[in-house]
Amino acid sequence: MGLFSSTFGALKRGLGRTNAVLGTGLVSRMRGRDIDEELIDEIEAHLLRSDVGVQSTEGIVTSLRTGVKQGHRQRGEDAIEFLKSQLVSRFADVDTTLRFSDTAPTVILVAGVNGVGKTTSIAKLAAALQDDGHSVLLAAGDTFRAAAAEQLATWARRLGVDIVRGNDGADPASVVYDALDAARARDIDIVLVDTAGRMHNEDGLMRQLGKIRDVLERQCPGAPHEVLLVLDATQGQNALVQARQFNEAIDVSGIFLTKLDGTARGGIVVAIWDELGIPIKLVGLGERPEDLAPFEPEIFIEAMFAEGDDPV
Ligand SMILES: Nc1nc2c(ncn2[C@@H]2O[C@H](COP(=O)(O)OP(=O)(O)O)[C@@H](O)[C@H]2O)c(=O)[nH]1
Ligand SMILES: [Mg+2]
Repeated sequence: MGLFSSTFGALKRGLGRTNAVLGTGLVSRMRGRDIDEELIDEIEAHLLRSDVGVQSTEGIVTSLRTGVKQGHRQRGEDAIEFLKSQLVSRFADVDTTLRFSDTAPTVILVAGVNGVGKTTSIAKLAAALQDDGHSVLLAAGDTFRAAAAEQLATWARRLGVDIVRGNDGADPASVVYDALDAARARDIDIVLVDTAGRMHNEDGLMRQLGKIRDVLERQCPGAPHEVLLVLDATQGQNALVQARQFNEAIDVSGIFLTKLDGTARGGIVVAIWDELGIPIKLVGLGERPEDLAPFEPEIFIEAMFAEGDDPV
């Protein structure tokens, strides 16, 4: 399965827990009822509980109330459709596609705090890009922990893609430099750069990322073509805080939102877009290489509200 062939079913399965809160739970309660203050309060609580965010929830609930007062919406069923369209319309201007360079290699820098799923997400991306016919090289820029490069190397072997790694404790910027050299020599299409998520202190981490970015820019004009920040959907508001910090330091171009299979809070996608204006480009739905989907707002929102009989 390639990067752009995700199915509604896979997303729905992955979003089973989100669905249990926003979908089946809410939808079944709304059916067959008139919209009254009690139901609106329930809807509000549901949206907040799924991490849609205070501001966005307020906006949605206010326009729902207005619609009810004006007599446009009277039944719970109408409210379901209204909520879906409200949520989808928030993403009308978002460009969720990955940016590719006209001249190889395309360089994708991947950043985020420790444990959010950077290395796993790189493996997923590598598998999908390879399925789509691209040659891929991984750069093991997390030299902070010896096990980190090993983890990436294990993925490289499993997926059959190239990897460039340095000695333990090597300067990540030099690893990245070598990786770009190798990519050019081997005519590689796409370089995925893994980075550390933890340093002795936060300033050190941000400086290191800035340095990696500088090396990429100097060595390959236009690179990095994509700076993907990996956020863990189970971390709620904390993920938003991380996004602000990283965006200041390295100018994030897109978000890879992981672990949506492990949370009932898929509404975080709305808060991320509303509050940060950084497009979510990919979502992680499990630990296997194939547990990846492009972020397609309509399909995503539909899956959130799906009345599946198999909420995982
Ligand atoms: N359930 C689930 N687990 C994930 C997902 N992405 C990553 N993980 C797990 O999160 C843990 C940390 O992942 P890792 O890639 O090492 O994080 P890193 O420190 O940011 O590189 C591992 O156990 C991964 O298998 C996801 O989308 N869903
Ligand atoms: Mg890692």
